[in-house]
Amino acid sequence: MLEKIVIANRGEIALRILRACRELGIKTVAVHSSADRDLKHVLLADESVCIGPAPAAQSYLNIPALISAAEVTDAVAIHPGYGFLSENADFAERVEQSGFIFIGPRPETIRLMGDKISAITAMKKSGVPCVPGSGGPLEDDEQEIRAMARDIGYPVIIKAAGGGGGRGMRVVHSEAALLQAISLTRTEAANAFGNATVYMEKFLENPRHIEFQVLADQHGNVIHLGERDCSTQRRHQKVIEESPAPGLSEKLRKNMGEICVKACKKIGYRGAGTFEFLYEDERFYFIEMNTRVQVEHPITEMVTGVDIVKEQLRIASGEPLSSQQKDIILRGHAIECRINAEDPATFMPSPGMITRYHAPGGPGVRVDSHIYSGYKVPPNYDSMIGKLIAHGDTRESALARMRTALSEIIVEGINTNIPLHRDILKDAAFIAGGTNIHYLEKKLGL
Ligand code: MV4
Repeated sequence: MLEKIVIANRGEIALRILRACRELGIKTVAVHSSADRDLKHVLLADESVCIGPAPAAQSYLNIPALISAAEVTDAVAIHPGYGFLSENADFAERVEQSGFIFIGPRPETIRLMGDKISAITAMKKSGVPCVPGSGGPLEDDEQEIRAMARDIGYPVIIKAAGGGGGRGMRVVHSEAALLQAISLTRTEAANAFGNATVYMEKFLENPRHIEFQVLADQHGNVIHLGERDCSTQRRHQKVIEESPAPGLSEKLRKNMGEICVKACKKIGYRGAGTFEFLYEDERFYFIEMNTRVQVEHPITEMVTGVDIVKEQLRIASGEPLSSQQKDIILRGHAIECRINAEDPATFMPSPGMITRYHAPGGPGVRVDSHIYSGYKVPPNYDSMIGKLIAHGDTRESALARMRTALSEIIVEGINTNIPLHRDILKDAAFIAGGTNIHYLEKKLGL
């Protein structure tokens, strides 16, 4: 097993990684900005290194500082968590060139999936169903583009190859608006991602966002851990996730899981990964692959009993996966509420001192959070301060446990979205299950 690793992240995921390391007997190095000296995992880590000032660009995104931290502490590997440098192929490459293990996929795989067109091309070739579309970059031939959109059928969506996660896309409802939309998306993409390449897809009007979790070791073993329904979102920020996806048949789950596993084998995937699909009319359409551990990984852990972060560490150390596909049984239902420090009305960040904190508990309740009474939420980073996860034998029981947990939790001194979660958990459409990506924004009157 790895002897010592650098945790190149902050907040709840840094603490989550530290806990997995503790269980496996791996020593930990916390790297933190000057605003994050009092983070819980920094206080718990075997060693800590301040890597720069509060702005992420000078600390958590500072590649030389991170590699130096690994060098001076004699660490053997770097875990990037999610966000920050976790899907930066150049970072993964420089980590490996410096003689450290990057806890994640090979740099080439990160690069392949970072370009959304090459990701789609690779998936199509590997037998993964994709959204009908250009399947490649849009060229300059206006007649050809018009014909393609007509062929696909309106509405279509123009997406930036360098985008993803909802950045750099535009819906087009008619031929009259097509060329202008492409040119605008190109300009924005060039500015935002330094890449003007765009592609076209059929725009699905009322899909759900369902993603499959996979794990691949360095011995050719690949398994899937079922799916998560992440449709409950606002402005591309997930708010609630659940597993399994309500109403998805066992047959389709098995079929899609096997398709993802096969694709991983085909591309030689390594580590934890997520296949993102749009799901509409009982059909799946691949849109993107995430090459990192995700925020919502705990719900999969709750229904499978697999510790995804420990598996990442085992894979990176060269060990085989600890379970085979036949051992993976989905038990019950899990749901996660992301707790954000934000104004409940405006959704603006609400940093500041947490004056009082009481965590909920009880059967099937898990809290992944780094906060404590007296902790000051800095204004410099993402507003997520923790995740509340509830598991039960059925969806109803998981929801009941989540409602109970939400009724117990106390976070004072800052504003949070806890009232929003209480509200969603008593909404008839949400309780019925299977709401799509537009549900929350419609409910909020956006
Ligand atoms: C789409 C789509 C409809 N049709 N692609 C947004 C995030 C990015 N990962 C892909 N996204 C979408 N792609 C086609 N062909 C609708 C969305 C979309 C969305 C997807 C998942 C979760 C939330 C979303 C919110 C708005 C739009």
